[in-house]
Amino acid sequence: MQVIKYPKRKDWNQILSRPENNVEEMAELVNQVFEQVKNDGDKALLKYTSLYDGAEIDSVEVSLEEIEASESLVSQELKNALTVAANNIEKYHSSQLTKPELIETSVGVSCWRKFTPIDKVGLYIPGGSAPLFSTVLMLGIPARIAGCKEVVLCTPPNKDGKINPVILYACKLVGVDRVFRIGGIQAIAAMAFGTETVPHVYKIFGPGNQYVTAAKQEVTKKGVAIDMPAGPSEVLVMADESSVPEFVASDLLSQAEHGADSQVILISWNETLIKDVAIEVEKQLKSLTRKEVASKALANSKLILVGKMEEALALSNLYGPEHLILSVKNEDDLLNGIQNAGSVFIGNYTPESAGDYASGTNHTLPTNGYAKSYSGVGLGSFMKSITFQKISEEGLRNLGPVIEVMATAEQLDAHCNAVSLRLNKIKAKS
Ligand code: HSO
Ligand code: ZN
Repeated sequence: MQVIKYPKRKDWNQILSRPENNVEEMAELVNQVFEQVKNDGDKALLKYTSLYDGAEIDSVEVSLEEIEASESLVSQELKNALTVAANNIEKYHSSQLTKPELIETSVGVSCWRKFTPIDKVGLYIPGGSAPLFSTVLMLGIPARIAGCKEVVLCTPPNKDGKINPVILYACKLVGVDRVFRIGGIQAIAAMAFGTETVPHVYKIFGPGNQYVTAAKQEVTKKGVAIDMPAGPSEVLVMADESSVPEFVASDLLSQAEHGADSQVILISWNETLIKDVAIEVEKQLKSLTRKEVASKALANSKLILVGKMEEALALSNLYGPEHLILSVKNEDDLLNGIQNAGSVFIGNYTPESAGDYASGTNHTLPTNGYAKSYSGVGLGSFMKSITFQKISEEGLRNLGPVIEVMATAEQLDAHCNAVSLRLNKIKAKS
């Protein structure tokens, strides 16, 4: 792991730079697959599933029987754990439900806003070496609380055309309506445009590899919304002498094991701690199942020694990490100053894995610096708001002249007339 001591401000941007993502280069391939799926529908999905996933399947939809059968393939221990996690995620996201609040902006002028669910949403769950069924809970539960009418899910099959039973069990637990064994660009295309079997949706959620990311980016140009632009997973830990090197190392490694491109950063103003953490990381790495992946990620990771806490905070805000862990004695000194981060984990006993699985907050978070401008997924991500207004006679008498002046100044006569005609009627009556 690279140790950087007392970096100068002029070098901060370079030290914190992330690898470029080349989604634009993939646009051609993405559009090719999009065209095929638009033209050939299910037939194209079967073809790409054979080509990219090596699976010969004859239907893209996972049958209800297969979903039901998953129940007996998952251990009771895991089912119990999923239930606890699901309850916490449900509790936390339900608390984000709001009631419309009527605001009287001027006498007789009432405005309010109502949130309504996005009717049709699509969830994407990557396959690969570690199928992350926890993401089914993180996306499916808020979709259900929001009241989305149709919740569909795509995930790639293994070579035998099968889906990991825990993913299917999680779908059943949260009430996903339909599950499809499709992955990659073709899955995003199917949900964006629809096929004979797969319904099209209005918004697509979920993580994925660079192809999925490029495809999600591309559908936004075609009128389909996405949760957020995605990039490799990342964590930034701020630690002082009160932190426990073993704990900090385990947090860094839990992000590193996600992928060779994961971003892992430790910032401290205590040199001994940095040394101790580096030793611990090497020690713990040896026994990880995914040590190859994690060590690749660690090769690009950084341990940064700064002069004081304020500098650590400024560096962190400049980076805008997906996960920020504060392993410090006086967290209050830092909390107020946090400006950019996806999700914050406070104290020695709050590992990032808690938020990844079971504490209740969502683990679908902005990466790649998007924490500066995007929030993580929440209940609101599955809803949109509609504004309403109602103006009384008295209200229009008060506000009308303001509108008339502004409309006239913009030379929009019809706008002005829409008020003047009404005001004249009101005058004539009285
Ligand atoms: N840390 C990941 C989420 C996850 N971790 C799922 C384990 N399973 C999001 O950055
Ligand atoms: Zn994780």
